[in-house]
Amino acid sequence: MFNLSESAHRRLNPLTGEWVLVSPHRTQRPWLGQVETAAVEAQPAYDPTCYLCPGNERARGVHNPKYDSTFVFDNDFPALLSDTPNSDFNEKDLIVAQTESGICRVVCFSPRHDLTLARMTPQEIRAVIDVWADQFRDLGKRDHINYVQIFENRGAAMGASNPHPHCQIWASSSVPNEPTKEQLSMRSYKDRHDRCILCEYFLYESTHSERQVLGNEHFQVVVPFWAVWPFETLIIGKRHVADISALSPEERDGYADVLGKLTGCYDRLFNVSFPYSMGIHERPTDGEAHPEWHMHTHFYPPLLRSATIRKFMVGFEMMGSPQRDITAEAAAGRLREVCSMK
Ligand code: H2U
Ligand code: ZN
Repeated sequence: MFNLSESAHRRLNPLTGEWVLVSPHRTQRPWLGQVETAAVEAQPAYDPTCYLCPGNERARGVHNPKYDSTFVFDNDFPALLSDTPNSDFNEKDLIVAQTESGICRVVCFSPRHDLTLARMTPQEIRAVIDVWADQFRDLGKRDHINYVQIFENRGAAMGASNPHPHCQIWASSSVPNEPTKEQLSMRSYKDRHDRCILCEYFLYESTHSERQVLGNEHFQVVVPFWAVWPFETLIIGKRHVADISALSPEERDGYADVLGKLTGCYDRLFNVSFPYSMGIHERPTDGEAHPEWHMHTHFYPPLLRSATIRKFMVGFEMMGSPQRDITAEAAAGRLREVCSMK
């Protein structure tokens, strides 16, 4: 076998079937250049101009209740609507479209404007996980909802409109691209090996320390072998569970523990409230059994070298394949260092 930390190579993402180019020779050291820190903007616990803070007015005139834990509402500017009639068209297999219906919601994690997952207690994060599980069930049981996507855009760098801790849920009538690719791979791996791809990957990484970041009895966080973003991570559960609503109370506590710790490590990496997009991939809610599905969580952070230097997906990455210099193993090493710093 060639040396993964020296030779240029490409790595397969077995969950999507896509390849990422790795060029470790461009950085024998994982670190190049200066590490500047961004000015940290301290947030107030309550912001009278925030549309997510308790009691405040939202853009369309509705007032939030004076909530004291989590708060869920229907997005005032939803990308999907429930009453979109079912229809499609196709001209010469060139001009192809289908209507899409769905429900979009916003979940506030806390009444406190100044908190983030990294700064919430495990009990507070557990309350968020319970909301996610309830939302998955509530939205997923509806006839026209075949997929529930829970995701968080954190930080202005990722397009989040507000620092108030919150996530979004888009529940749609079709299964979006990313989970569709993963589902094909999960099925195909199961057909070939009679085992679940993520159960196997969990076991593999348990015995290969170089990509491990942190974990507990129920969950493991790794920089996946095929990571594209410099500090991308994957949270995998030990047990084969298809969706968040099927996690046991102990597993939910374990999930809260890794979410809190991971986001805390991220914040320490560049001394900044770390931006990312995170999302939970779960079984479709199309009424089928989906024994192939193993829920998991992706964190895709854009930062490369410091609080202000981000990775751009441009040039070869847009035209060819994603590429990285720092290896997944080196990134995991950096994350382990800051995780043990607390
Ligand atoms: P982001 O920070 O990820 O953009 O999420 C904020 C969402 O909140 C966004 O989808 C919605 C936007 O449509 N929103 C409301 O529902 N009501 C408002 O008063 C402002 C923003
Ligand atoms: Zn707020």
